[in-house]
Amino acid sequence: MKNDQEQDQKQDEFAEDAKAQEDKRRPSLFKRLFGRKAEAPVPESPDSEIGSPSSEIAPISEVAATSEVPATPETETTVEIASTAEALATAAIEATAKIEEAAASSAPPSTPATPEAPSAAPVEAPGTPPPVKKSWWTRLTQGLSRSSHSIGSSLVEIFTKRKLDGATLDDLEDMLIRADLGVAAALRIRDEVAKGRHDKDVDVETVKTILATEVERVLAPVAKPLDIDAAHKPFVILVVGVNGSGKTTTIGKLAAKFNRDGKKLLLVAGDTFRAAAIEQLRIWGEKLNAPVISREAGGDAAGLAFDAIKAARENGTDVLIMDTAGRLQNKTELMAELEKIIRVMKKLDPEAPHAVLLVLDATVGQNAMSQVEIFGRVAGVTGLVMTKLDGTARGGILVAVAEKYKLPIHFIGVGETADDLQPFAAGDFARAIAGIDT
Ligand SMILES: Nc1nc2c(ncn2[C@@H]2O[C@H](COP(=O)(O)OP(=O)(O)OP(=O)(O)O)[C@@H](O)[C@H]2O)c(=O)[nH]1
Ligand SMILES: [Mg+2]
Repeated sequence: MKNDQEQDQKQDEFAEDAKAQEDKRRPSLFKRLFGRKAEAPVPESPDSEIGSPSSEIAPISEVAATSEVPATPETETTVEIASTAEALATAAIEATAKIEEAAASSAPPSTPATPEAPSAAPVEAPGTPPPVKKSWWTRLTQGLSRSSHSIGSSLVEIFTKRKLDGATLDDLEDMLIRADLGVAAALRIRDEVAKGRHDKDVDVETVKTILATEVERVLAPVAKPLDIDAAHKPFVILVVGVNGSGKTTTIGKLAAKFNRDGKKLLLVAGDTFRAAAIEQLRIWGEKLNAPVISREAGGDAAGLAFDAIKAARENGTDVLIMDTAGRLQNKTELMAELEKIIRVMKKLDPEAPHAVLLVLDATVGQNAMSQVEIFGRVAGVTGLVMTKLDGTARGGILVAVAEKYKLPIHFIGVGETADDLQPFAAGDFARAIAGIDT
């Protein structure tokens, strides 16, 4: 039900985006501020040996042509923007118009800028302070604040005006288990706090330090970067997870990162069940100037995977990231489809996929454990990304997952923008969740 609502909401947002495109009165200025040319169209896919014919594949240009946005030259190549950026764009356009009017009345005539000239930084509306870019530490601590406040206020309740005894320690242990850290970690923290402190006052900051040390001890061995091995070209990343866990958003964020690293990308809209999912990835692709390969809704995802790898090889792609439809881990037929995608990929490259990322939504708490278990078995998960740590007081689940499965944790997400995904750093996470300020 929640997913249906999210999908409806996403579709509404897409419709609004399309309408905003129609409403634009200053396309060339808009393009100078936010637009980029798509430079590397996906080549025509060669005939597929798998699934339906490769003519079903819609290269990015065709997808643009079938979208609700009118296929004028402007709309084909202009990057679509999210609604927040749209507001900024409108303000910037208005401010620029004013500046241009003022300049026209006072400055001597000059050569007009060509529409394709790269723009300077977007013009700020007069009097508007430049947006302050938050540091990752600020994003992380703000994102994890629900978890850390919940733990912090419980610690104050447990330890204020009480000498340390068995009952206090029981309360501590219960609280840590409720915070999803898992029984093993809770017991170790309990033992550490108890050491030499029986019948003494214990201050909350000391307990927070013990908590952070123990959390870091569990997480440090699994905090591993996602290494893109250049020997594999393309390096194939398959992204899996349950419905709504944040797969497509994470792909967008990852693509933004690889883009910054100068990698040539191909995004594969492997969630062929829903047209909106294809559109969602296409919008990320347009924002990042990365080609997106897709089939019409209902197409065969395994066949698409095969054609995408072939196209990526011919195209000199460095990193191919394939989205998949969300599936509950207990739906056998859907999990079998995932196996098929992997089998088909291996026909072209026995080592593909080179990374299988399981995207976990931190808000689901203990259910994350069975997701890791089953996706791990079926899809051979090689690493984890945990999203939505900002939306929950249950961030501790990462500790329980790490302790039990010992899978690499590559990234965590604490929000919906491209900057809200970062490589996972155990020490930072441990201090942030324990509510230690520095
Ligand atoms: N607060 C927050 N929201 C997130 C984060 N990552 C994703 N989301 C939001 O979660 C919702 C679902 O994200 P999607 O990326 O569509 O999830 P998905 O796994 O692709 O979903 P399906 O394709 O339906 O299975 C969207 O509204 C995202 O904006 C995060 O780190 N924090
Ligand atoms: Mg999706």
